[in-house]
Amino acid sequence: MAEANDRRRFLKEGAALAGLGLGAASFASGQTFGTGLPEAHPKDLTLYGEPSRFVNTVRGRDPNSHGPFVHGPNALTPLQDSIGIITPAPLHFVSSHGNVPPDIDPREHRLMIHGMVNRPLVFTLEELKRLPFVSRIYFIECSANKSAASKKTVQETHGKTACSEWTGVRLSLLLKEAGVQQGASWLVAEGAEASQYTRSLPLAKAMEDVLVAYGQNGEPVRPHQGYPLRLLVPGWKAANDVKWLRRIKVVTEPYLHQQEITDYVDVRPDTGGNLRAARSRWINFEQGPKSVITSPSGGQQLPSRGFYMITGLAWSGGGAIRRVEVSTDGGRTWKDAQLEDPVLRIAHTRFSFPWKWSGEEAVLQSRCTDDLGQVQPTLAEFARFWGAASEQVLSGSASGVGHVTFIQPWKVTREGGVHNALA
Ligand SMILES: Nc1nc2c(c(=O)[nH]1)N[C@H]1C(S)=C(S)[C@@H](COP(=O)(O)O)O[C@H]1N2
Ligand SMILES: [Mo]
Repeated sequence: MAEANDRRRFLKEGAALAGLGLGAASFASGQTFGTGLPEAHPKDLTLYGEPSRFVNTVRGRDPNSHGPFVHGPNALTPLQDSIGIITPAPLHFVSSHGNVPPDIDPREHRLMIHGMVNRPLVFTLEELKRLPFVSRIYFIECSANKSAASKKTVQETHGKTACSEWTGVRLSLLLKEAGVQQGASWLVAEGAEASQYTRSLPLAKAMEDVLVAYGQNGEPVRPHQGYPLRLLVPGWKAANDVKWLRRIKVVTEPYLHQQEITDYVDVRPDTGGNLRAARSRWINFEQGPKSVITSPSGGQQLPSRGFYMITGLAWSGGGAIRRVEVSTDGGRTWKDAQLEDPVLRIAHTRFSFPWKWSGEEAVLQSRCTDDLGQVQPTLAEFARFWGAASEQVLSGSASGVGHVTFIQPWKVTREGGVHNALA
């Protein structure tokens, strides 16, 4: 019953949490408030609501899917149909290493915080929801989000990113409550699925802005996105955002769990490819600046000459997007696009650019600059940085290449067809 004791202790001692001034009595009753958590029940689709029967925007199959399903466990955000900056939860890409999301009963689920802490803690979902919360709009992007010559649509080239309003408790609050011990500098976070997905995370980042999220766009995080709890590590590769989060262990060094050294590892050139010696340095965490035109984009067809509002998305793990430029002549000339409000740190930013199609061949592309002054690279710059040939990068055969962020060109033919100009 150590678990129950720890929890009671948290609720009593934690009542004074960060000077909230909540009396211990309000936590001590052990009763739920409101209606509590409902039983599982089938959905009434009329009461929940559906899109129009004329709208058929769905996630796409990931050609490199680890699993057998069409719409999961690996699926791509339909960016070509995206409007604004928020990705509806049912259209959010899915990258999962098990075959199905675990079917978690929220009443049974626990989050344990242990390891190098003074007070190991165990939380139920209800207890977490009683704590101070924040809502933040953040993009997430799988570092396997790679354009390539073989890909046709923006869903295929860029569909492993999405942007949501995430609501939850700051991880720093929970860690302070647990009392992190001297000498601790890393966390190991574990998911509740059978294969126990595990990632190591520097403690400094956890104390800065990491969320333990239970809400996504105004409703509970969806099962494919980690119901009932996931980590949200702003601006870093989404592989860190452990879904179905059940355990955080405070430790002294990264664990280099088997999954961490085989998947999503970008070996930085300055480590000489030596993983063990390089330790944390080789984990290339922050997502660089990236943008893409979502319309017109590959696979679309322009119905006639004349006016089009070119639009797309830009994002960076380094902060807010400062500037997006668009070229309609294959990169010879660039003009500033309009950034549409809201322009938020570490969020998708919508841009627009008025364009008149003359009926001639055109190549459309965007490039962005972030808060840190980082500019999205061309394919040639990207390849040079990683010491690979552009052709290898495009065919996906280059090894040791980092997260793909290079500029994506779309070619418009005289017939109005739009194609991947990298092909
Ligand atoms: N427990 C668990 N968490 C996980 C994963 C997983 O397989 N299991 N996949 C990771 C990877 S590789 C990515 S890119 C993101 C994807 O989040 P999403 O499926 O909500 O888009 O979740 C991360 N968190
Ligand atoms: Mo991923």
